[in-house]
Amino acid sequence: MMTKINAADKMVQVMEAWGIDNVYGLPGDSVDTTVEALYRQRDKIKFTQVRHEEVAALAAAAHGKLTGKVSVCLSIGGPGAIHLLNGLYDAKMDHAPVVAILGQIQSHLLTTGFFQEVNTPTLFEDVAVYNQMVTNPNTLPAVMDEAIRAAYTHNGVAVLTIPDDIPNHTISDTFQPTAEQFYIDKPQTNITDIDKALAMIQKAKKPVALIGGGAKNAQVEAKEFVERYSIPFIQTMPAKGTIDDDHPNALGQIGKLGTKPAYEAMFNSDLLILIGTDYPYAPYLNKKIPAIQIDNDPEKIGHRHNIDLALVADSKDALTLLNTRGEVVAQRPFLSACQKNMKTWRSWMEDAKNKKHTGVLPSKMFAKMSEVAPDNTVWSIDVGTSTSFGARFIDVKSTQKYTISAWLGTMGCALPGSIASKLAMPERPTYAICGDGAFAMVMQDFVTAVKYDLPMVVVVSNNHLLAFIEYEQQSVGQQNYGIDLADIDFAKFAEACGGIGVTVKTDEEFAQAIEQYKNPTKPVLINAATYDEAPLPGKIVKDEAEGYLKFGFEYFKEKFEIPKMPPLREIMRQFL
Ligand SMILES: Cc1ncc(C[n+]2csc(CCOP(=O)(O)OP(=O)(O)O)c2C)c(N)n1
Ligand SMILES: [Mg+2]
Repeated sequence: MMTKINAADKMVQVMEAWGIDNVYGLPGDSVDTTVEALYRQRDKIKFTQVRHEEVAALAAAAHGKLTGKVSVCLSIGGPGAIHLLNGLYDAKMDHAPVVAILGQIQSHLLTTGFFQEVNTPTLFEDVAVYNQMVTNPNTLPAVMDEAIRAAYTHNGVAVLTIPDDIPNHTISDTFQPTAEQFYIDKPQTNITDIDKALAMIQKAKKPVALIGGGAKNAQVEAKEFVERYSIPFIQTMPAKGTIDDDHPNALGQIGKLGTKPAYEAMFNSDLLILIGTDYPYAPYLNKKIPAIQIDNDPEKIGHRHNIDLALVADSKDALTLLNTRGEVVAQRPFLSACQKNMKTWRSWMEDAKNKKHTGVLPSKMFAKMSEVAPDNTVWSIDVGTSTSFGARFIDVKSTQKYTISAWLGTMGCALPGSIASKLAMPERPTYAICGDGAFAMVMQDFVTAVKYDLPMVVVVSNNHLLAFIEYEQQSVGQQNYGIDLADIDFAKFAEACGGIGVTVKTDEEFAQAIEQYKNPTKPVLINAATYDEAPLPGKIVKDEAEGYLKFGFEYFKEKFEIPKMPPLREIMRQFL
């Protein structure tokens, strides 16, 4: 006799077969049948209940970014599904594999304009790499299997809309999950092109590497590559920490959040080596020099820069070959000059921490965290000036992880990122660093961290301002408007949630708190009364300079304390 099984139970078994051990979500009418199946199999798959669906999706996105493994979020249809969208876009844009299970009204009511009926297959079309409504209980397990495969294949979001009567049927238990059979074929690296690339690297006097998120699986190889060929390198935000930020060849990040030495290396270079990056900010890319691009996605070749040589390959494979086939370049005057430039930058960064201020100085605060954080820390950084200070003042180690909302740039990503980190890698400590504006967008889920006993340190840079926008408005010459925030006592709030809350008003108090909670036993929130410190631009590009000048040169000079660094060209003379 053919074995029978409940369709929802079988769907959960498929998820389990793929190694899914956690679902983020919030139950409710149109998804309750699936939730009940999760209840029946609660010893195999955890259900992490959030207080707002956006947090479920942001946590799933971060989970995917941190582990590379597919992660699942779940919600009712209608309003709950709509709440998921922001986090799902974060997953889409940062290429995280996520499956979203959306409930839906009963199938016989579909298209009647029923309560909470939202056409989610249409609404989610743009965010999804796979987007299906399940209409037959017999196909439910196979559709879930296919959704997971699609999420992995395209590193994106697979969306299932499931009218809640569908999983509530008995079906034949015949479907076999394909997890064991699944693999992705990598493109073959072309040896002739590897040798051509090596010839270009040997010939170049001033090569610079721009390392992106696509090199994250090639940490060792990327480090060996820049060392073997004496190449200074810049890491994009999603790649931060792929190689230690304090590596002697490191120039930090580039762009608005980047360093002056990175900008100068880019514009004095004679060969750009793009490794797993689609870096989009054109004014910071030197279009006048030849470029080699390594990317496993042929669609990305030449997307941002004219390319002289493409290596369509996995970064790990291409770098391994580059490292084994070329002659060592023991030293380059260009690298020495970049290193000297970087030393000056670092000492200037030190000086920046001595500026006159009241309250807690963000640059000092971030540097302090960088200093005390253990080697296996997971950093979860929000969008706002935290993004800039994190880029500048946290020296991420290659043994740490650093997660941000890189391409969507959504406020509110840090707390869900730390929740995901704790669930995916409980043994690693995690710091969430957020602005007061960003934290307030998701703060209700601090109680989720308390409820599930997820020890973490959440630092809220409480400046009563949308400070990032303050500087953005100024950079285009606009008046500051709509950027003041009313104060919230986040420490009291943390206590009210059952966590630990402390308010710190000076650098010393902050340093003491961060030391005290080095090994937190429950969620801790440090409410830091921060000074409105300008996130120093590494290099102000032309349009920004024009904008700022509308506020007067004196104001501009005082706010940014424009560095007195000699240009790289001058430093180069010492090494040539
Ligand atoms: C969801 C969302 N809304 C608006 C923005 C635009 N935005 C970027 S940074 C920022 C201000 C952040 O303020 P806060 O969190 O207080 O950090 P601060 O810059 O003050 O350190 C805003 C409004 C965004 N990126 N995401
Ligand atoms: Mg703020």
